[in-house]
Amino acid sequence: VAGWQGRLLRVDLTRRKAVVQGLDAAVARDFIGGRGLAAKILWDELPPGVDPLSPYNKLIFAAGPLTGLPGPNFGKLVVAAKSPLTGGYGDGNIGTWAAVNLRKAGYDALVVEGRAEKPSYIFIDGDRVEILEAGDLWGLNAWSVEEKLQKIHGRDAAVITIGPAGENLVRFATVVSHKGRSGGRPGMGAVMGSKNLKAVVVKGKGEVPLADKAAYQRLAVEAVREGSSSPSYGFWMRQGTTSTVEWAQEASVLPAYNYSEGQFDDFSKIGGGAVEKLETDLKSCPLCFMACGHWVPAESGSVEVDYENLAMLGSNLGIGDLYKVGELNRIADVMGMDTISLGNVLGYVMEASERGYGDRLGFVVEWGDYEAARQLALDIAYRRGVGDLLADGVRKVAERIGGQDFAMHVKGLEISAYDCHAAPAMALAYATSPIGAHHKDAWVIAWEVKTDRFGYTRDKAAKVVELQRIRGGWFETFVGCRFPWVEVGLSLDWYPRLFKAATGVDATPEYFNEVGDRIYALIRAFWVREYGWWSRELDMPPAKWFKEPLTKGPLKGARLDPEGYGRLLDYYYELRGWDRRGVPRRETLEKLGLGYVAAELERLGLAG
Ligand code: PTT
Repeated sequence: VAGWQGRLLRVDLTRRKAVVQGLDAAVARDFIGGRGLAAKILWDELPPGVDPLSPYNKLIFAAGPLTGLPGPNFGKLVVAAKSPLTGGYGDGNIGTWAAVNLRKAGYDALVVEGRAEKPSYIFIDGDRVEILEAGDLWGLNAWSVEEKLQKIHGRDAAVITIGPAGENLVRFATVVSHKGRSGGRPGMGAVMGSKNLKAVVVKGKGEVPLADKAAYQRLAVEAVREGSSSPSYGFWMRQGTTSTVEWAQEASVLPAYNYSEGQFDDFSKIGGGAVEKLETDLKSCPLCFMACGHWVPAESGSVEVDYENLAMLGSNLGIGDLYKVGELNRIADVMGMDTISLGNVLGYVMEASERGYGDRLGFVVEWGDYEAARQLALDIAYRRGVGDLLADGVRKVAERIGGQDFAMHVKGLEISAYDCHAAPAMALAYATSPIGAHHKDAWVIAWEVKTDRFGYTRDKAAKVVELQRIRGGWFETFVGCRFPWVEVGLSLDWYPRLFKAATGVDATPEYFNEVGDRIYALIRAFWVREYGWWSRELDMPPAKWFKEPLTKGPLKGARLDPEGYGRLLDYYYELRGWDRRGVPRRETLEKLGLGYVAAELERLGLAG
């Protein structure tokens, strides 16, 4: 089918073999690409219960039919595997030239299997695929590796790499590209490290296939023109995601002191206004007209800051100094670990210290103690001392030290940077996200703060499902950045039209939504199969938001209501066709063409 390359590249590091496999047309139609393809491969091929850090896990880099094309920001790639942080499905979406080059090299996805005997990297140049030695790259930070590999293979070689955190199997290690793009929050970098794989280098000179080239090119130009003439485009280009600090403060959802508060006194020192004044550089993913990468100076050089990083390493830790927050962000980037999880782990340590857990931790760290945070970040990356424990993420740390009530995670993935004391729908979005608590699938909070914030109504659950379909279904399968739609208001109508011109498939919004539902049901089934049991307790947000109200600000006293939340969850399951435990029912699976999934769950005694 036009639009897909129709080829998957499989590299088995154990056998040192690369094979090209055809992409089944029905799989392309039903799962499209990106997350859809990754979830399908993991369901079909992963032996249930496999250790995520064993050679049997599969690390998938999956593009979609729009990846690599000009237009509203299609330089993105999904990276997925069974997660070592959560034990369930994990993925992330990274902006990188490797996305473009993979498609130009003639592939829709790369599936990495096995484990190399020695540190290695994969080199792809069209049909030429080699597994090369990475002995002298092992131990290097992510940015140096990229520089070295580009010296060897040329500036047109795109590099995805891991830093020391990935090598040391930090459970929230990510994969890194372009000195500042980081993807795969649930430990995709650790999976890569467990395979002794330091980098993937991709060159490609071919064409990305198009069903109707002239129509595509015309639409792409028009869509970008519409996006860049949006009234919000100028402000976006000045502040990008960093202005969310000021917005979140105003809405009382800025995480402060490990999500104890929704406001932070020094917010303006780490917000979009401060970033705009200090900015040194602006960088974007490939083929992007929006450039969300705002660079600011930090102690050891400059760094790209985004909202999540500023909030998690700033307000959440009580650090109101952009220079210092930037440095913590830079450490995470060069070491290759996720800023959101890092900010949660450090926030947990500070709160545990305040609550008198110092004896169990073996030390005490005060709120706002930048030096201690810096040292701990490095100790985590190298798994030194207590860093070895913290590198396993807050769920595991709390299992050892105690304090589950203030370990801020869902299913083991740490919460992103929106406090939910007064945001039940956002809490539901975190709790039902297919990878654990990440905002990417349903950033419902911007809508919720404009409605009845304290309501637990059916329309809230419906909004979460609607956003999950679009963000988690559309954008993660044709694989493009959602920012043109979210941030500068590009109409969603463009995407089915672009998709049709690229693939020839008459894609309606209903088609994308159905693919989204199929993927959601499949991923949920994957979790259920991996865990070997399921309960609605797994779809609960952290206890703190129910038990400990906000103590400051205009929403003082706000907290989640357990009964109301239970109702929201029931509405959600009903809308999805899942049972009261959150397991997809047979009829739902059958309707989505997933009868084989229902049969497998029944065989295992796990059916909904
Ligand atoms: C993403 C998550 C985010 S979401 C942020 S900031 W954000 C953090 N960024 C990190 C970073 O930087 N360094 C680091 N060491 N760790 C980091 N962890 C955090 O990772 C990012 C942009 C952003 S910036 C967002 S919202 C959008 N995300 C998209 C998405 O998920 N899907 C999609 N189709 N389009 C998206 N567009 C936007 O892309 P993860 P990126 Mg991403 C320095 O990786 O695992 O999905 O986690 O990767 O290429 O950096 O794009 O305010």
